[in-house]
Amino acid sequence: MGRMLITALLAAAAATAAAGAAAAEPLDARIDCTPAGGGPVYDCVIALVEPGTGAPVPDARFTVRADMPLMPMAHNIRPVDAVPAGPPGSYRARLELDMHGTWAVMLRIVEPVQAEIGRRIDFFE
Ligand SMILES: [Cu+2]
Repeated sequence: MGRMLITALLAAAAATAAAGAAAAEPLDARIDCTPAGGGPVYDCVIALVEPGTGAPVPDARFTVRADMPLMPMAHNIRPVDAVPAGPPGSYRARLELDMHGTWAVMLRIVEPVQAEIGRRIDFFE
């Protein structure tokens, strides 16, 4: 039992390492969204950090887009540019969704590395 768990964890680590090598998620992101007031519109603060050290990643350029995993093709939310929010490695973006629910928020990063980071976020009031 214990050995199986360890094997599973090692497999996960190997998969993560492989994904990292392919530049799938070389950065880590924490996304905090709060209602902007008036409909399903949210102001999101995005903290970009290096996965190993947790060091903030300043001077990044990326767009933020959102889609509903359970409703593919149903929504067409315009991607928005993230802008620096003040502290290094902190950015903000306003998401103008068209309904509440669970959304997949995707960061398409072009600087300092090319990467896509996805987070599943529940947007309810
Ligand atoms: Cu939907």
